[in-house]
Amino acid sequence: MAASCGLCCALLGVACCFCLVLSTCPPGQFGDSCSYSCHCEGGAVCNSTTGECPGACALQWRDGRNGTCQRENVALHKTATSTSGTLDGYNLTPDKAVDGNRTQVMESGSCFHSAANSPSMWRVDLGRQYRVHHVTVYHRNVLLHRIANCSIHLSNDTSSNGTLCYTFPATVNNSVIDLVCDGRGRYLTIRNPGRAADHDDTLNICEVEIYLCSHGTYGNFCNNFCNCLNISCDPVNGMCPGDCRPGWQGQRCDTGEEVLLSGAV
Ligand SMILES: [Ca+2]
Repeated sequence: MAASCGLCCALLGVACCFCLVLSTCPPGQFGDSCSYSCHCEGGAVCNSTTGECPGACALQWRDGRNGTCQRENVALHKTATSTSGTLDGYNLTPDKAVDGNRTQVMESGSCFHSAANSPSMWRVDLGRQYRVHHVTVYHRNVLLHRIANCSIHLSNDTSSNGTLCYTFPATVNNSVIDLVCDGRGRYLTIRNPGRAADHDDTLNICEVEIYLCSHGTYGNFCNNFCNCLNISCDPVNGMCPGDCRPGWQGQRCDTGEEVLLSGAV
């Protein structure tokens, strides 16, 4: 970058100074003190000031807003299990709900299908405890009554039901469900309580994405920046538990310098 700016300087004079100011982070880093990492598809370089990717996000990352790609799906390719069996004759195993394929057609072979007409559950082991908040469930594109009244629980072991964090409504109209399951846990479990009117207690889950903000970002879309000193802020409300970095102030350490990204929490 320095070489290109040198050429720029020779050709355009003062314009080069503007170039140098914008090119302060090494490729792959951006933002305040270059402390944030780009998460662009194919390792593409993001904007060194805003973090915006030129194209899509890397597989496990999702575009919050403005192409920042700071939401990580921590469920991707983790270990998924079920104690309620799978549909005989098909390879529709629990891991298909964390394989990164959001296809909602059962025949695609990328969905979990529990054994027919049995009380059912699906669980993913995240490997360690996380502060969970935003979850997206991709249900099969038909038979939405099968997810109605189901519940989501967080736990740190598999011996208990865990803590209820979300209950699906009695009527589900959208096969992609963005929901808030706020709490801490290593295991996330979806249970069908067996209250369907026709006793159809099957689970048909095509993908479950559990999103966390990258270090130093917060909000529903992880496109707000906190500037806490040596520690992350609360990923939901952005509050810093300690001091701010030099030059920043406020409960969220988000005033005193330029606001790097814009957008609602
Ligand atoms: Ca899938």
